[in-house]
Amino acid sequence: MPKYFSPEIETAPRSEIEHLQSYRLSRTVRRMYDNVPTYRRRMEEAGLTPDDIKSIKDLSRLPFTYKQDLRDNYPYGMFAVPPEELTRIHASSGTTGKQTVVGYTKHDIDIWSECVARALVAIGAERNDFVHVSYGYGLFTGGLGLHYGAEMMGATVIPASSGNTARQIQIFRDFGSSILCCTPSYALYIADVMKQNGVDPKSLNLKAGFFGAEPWTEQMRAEIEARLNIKAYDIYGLSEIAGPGVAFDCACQKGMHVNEDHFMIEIIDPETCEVLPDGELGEVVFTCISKEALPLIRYRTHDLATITHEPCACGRTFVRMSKPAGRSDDMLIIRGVNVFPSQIESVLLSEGSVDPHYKIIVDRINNHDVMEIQVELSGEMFTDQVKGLEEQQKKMRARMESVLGISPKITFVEPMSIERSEGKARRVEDRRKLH
Ligand code: DLL
Repeated sequence: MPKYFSPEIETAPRSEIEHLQSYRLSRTVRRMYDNVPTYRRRMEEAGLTPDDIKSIKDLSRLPFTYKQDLRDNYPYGMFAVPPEELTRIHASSGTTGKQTVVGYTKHDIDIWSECVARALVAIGAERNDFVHVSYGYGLFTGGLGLHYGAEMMGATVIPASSGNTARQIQIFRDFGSSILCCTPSYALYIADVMKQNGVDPKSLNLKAGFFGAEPWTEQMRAEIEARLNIKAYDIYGLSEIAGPGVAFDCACQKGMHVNEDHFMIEIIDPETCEVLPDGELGEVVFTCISKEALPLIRYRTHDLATITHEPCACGRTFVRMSKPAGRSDDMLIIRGVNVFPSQIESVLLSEGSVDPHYKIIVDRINNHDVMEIQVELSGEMFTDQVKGLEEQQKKMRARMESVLGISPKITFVEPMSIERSEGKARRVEDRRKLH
C-alpha cells in the first residue's frame, strides 16, 4: 500500500487541485502587485491588474520573473513582507556575480517542510528511519531543507552536513543511518571511500538515498544503487522557489511529482516563451502560489525538462517532471554544436568500464574550439595494457561523435586524480571565457 504524508491533496482529483491553484494564484498575484514595486511595474507594462487574474487559465498572461530581478533588488527588494515577518534567510551559491538571497516566513518554512516530508514518505521513509543529511548546512537550502522535512514526518535526523567522508561512513555504521541525503556526486565519492576502506555496503543499514541539487542521469542512478546497495531517488528544487522538495521521485522512479498545491509548473520554449504541451522539452518556469515572503511569479529557472499528466502507479495526481536534462545556461556551444554535460555523462557511463568521475575542458586554440574529456580509470582498468586503453579511447571518441556530433579528445587519468566534491560537482571548465 503506498503511503502519503498529505493523502487528501496528494491524491486529489485534478479538478480539485486546479480549483485550489486558481484561488491561490489570484491571491498571490495581488500580494506581489501590492508589495513588490518591480513586479507591479512589470504588470503595469503588460497592461494587467490583479483583477485580470481569476484562474489558472490566466497564468500565461503574467510577466516572467528572472534571477536578474533578485540581483537588481539585492538583498531584500523582491520580498513581499517586512523584516519582522521573516523567520529565515537562505542564499544560493551562485558562481558568478552576487548571490541570490531568499527569505521565508514561519508559514513558508512550514509549507516547505511539508513538501520535503511528503517527498520522504513517497520514497518509503518511516518514523523509525534515520535520515542522514550530508547536504551542506548553512545558507544552502539542502541541509536545513531535508532536516526540517525529516523532523516533520517523524523520522530521526542525523545532521551530519557535508565533508569528512571517513567520519560519515563511521556514522552510517555506528548510528544506523538508513536514508542518505546528499548530492549524487558525493554519494559516489562516499562509495569510493567505502571501497578503499573495505567497508561492505551490505553490512550497513542504508536502504535509500535522496539525491539532487545537480543534474544526474539514469546511468548514474544505476551506478549509485549498485555501489551503495540502496534505492536512489531524485529530489529537485531551487532556493528561489523554496529549496529541495519542489518536486520528488516516488517509489516508481518514473519522474518527479511537483508539489502543485504550492508551486505551479509550466514548460516554455526559451526562445519564443510559448507554453509547451506535455512531453516537449523546454525551460521550467515556476509560480509560487502559497508563499508569503518571496512568492515569485513565472520564475525562469533555466532548467530544461518535460512534464506529464499521465496517472502514476503510486496514486499521486500531481504532475511529474523529468530529470532536468541540464540548464539552458550550462549548455556548451562547441563549434556551433549544443552540448550538454549530461549527454557526455550518459556516453561515458554506458561504456561500463570507467568510473563516473570526469571533467570537461573546453578551450579555443587558434580560433578553433576544442573539447577534452578527462575520464578517470577504474582501479582494474588502470592496470590494463596500454593497447587496450588506446582501443577504449578510440571507441569512446567514436560514440561521443555519434551522440554529440563532435569528436572530443578523451584523456584517461589515474584513479582518484579528479577533484571530488562534497557538494555540487563542478565538471565543466570553459577556458574560452578567460581569453
Ligand atoms: O540545489 C536545492 C536542492 C538541495 C535541491 C538539495 C535538491 C537537493 P540551488 O542551490 O538554488 O538549490 O540550486 C538550484 O540546482 O535550478 C537545478 O539547476 C539544480 N538542481 C537542483 N536539484 C536538481 C535535480 C538547490 N534533482 C539548481 N536534478 C536548480 C537536476 C537539480 N538539477
